[in-house]
Amino acid sequence: MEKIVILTGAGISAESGLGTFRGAGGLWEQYPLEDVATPEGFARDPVLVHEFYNARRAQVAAARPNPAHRALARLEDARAGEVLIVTQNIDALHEAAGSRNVLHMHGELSRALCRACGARWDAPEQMSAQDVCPGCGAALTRPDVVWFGEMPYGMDRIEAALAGAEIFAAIGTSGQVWPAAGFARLAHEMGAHTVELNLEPSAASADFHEHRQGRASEVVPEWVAELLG
Ligand code: BJW
Repeated sequence: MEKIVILTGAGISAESGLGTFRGAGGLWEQYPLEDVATPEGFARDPVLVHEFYNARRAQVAAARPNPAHRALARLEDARAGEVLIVTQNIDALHEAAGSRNVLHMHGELSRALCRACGARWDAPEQMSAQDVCPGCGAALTRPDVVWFGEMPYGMDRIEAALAGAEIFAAIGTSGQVWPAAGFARLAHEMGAHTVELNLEPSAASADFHEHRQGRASEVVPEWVAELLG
């Protein structure tokens, strides 16, 4: 059975109104990543980090999937074989569009994690440094997202999927964050046809056979229509 692995990044959700991280106007211009996306930043100022993620949780709750998310859901429905979406995004727009086979390698904004016992549960709209874990009662809760220096989720499953993929596509990701930045090369070396769909070439562009430049809401539906013949 043919397998398609699709890596998505912040660019696929940009046209749903969610900010990207890098470049002019990106989230890291307003909030230095060392402060809000590292365990050390959280240890220094958990109130700031909760404020950052609470604001993003509210934005995500108001966001709707765009034509790119919907096209990938159509692909999974209509194509024989497996379509696996590996997303770096912590929003749930792929699921909202109808995709079922989604792996959130950088975690999910809708989930909370206890640093004391490792329990996970649905995050409230507003998390705070005073929240206690429903499992062990410790006031050591955090958003269940993957920060710099932490191990992304699902790496064994991702590596196995890349090894068996006939097609690997990356959509709306700058190729600056590892290990996701290395997936195209890995898939390429394992024999997949690799396609990059982005507004502009990424840092990993050289690892792709094919480049489709443009807005995700336009190039992704076109690409999916071609795959579905
Ligand atoms: C559009 C568009 C439109 C816009 N249509 N396109 C030195 C060298 C190499 C590696 C390292 C190093 N020092 C440290 C590292 C490792 C580190 C790392 O990569 N650092 C780099 C900064 C160098 N990585 C880690 O620490 C990771 N863990 C790790 O490596 O563990 C060890 C390990 C070892 C072996 C195997 C496996 C693991 C963890 C990384 C965690 C990243 N976390 C964040 C925050 C998550 C929570 C949150 O959302 O707040 O993840 S950071 C942030 O970057 C977020 C994103 O998922 C991630 C990637 O960003 P993305 O999606 O690419 O967004 P942008 O903004 O960068 O790009 C948007 C793109 O869209 C652009 O290209 C635009 O052109 C495009 N675009 N509009 C189409 N409409």
